[in-house]
Amino acid sequence: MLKDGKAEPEITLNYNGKTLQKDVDYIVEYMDNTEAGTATVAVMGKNNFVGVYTAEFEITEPTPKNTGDANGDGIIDSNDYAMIKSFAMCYSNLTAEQMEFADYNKDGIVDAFDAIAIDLIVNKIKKP
Ligand SMILES: [Ca+2]
Ligand SMILES: [Ca+2]
Repeated sequence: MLKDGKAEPEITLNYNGKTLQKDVDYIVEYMDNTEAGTATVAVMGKNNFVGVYTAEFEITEPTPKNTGDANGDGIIDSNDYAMIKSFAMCYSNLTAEQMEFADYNKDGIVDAFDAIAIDLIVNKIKKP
């Protein structure tokens, strides 16, 4: 996952049972870590430690967690359903971001099927 546009997974190094200190015993460099794909991390020894160790890690594209949450308030409820329904019936407009979250089945358009899908979720929550 990208944080602030780049991925920098924490690294902990141990030597003889002691946790080494970043920037004291070693320095860490990240490469190609601003986009989804394979990134590289290089650890270089410092002061008493020598050597370079590199490893690759995968950056995955963050998936929008709030799909279905058209108004972006963190929950999927009847308000989202109303928004999507209203848009599907051409009563109102949605922003590009809202459209992305409103397109529940990810077929590229926001229509009644998305509204129905949200309705099902909302009702499942209401009647467990
Ligand atoms: Ca919502
Ligand atoms: Ca859709």
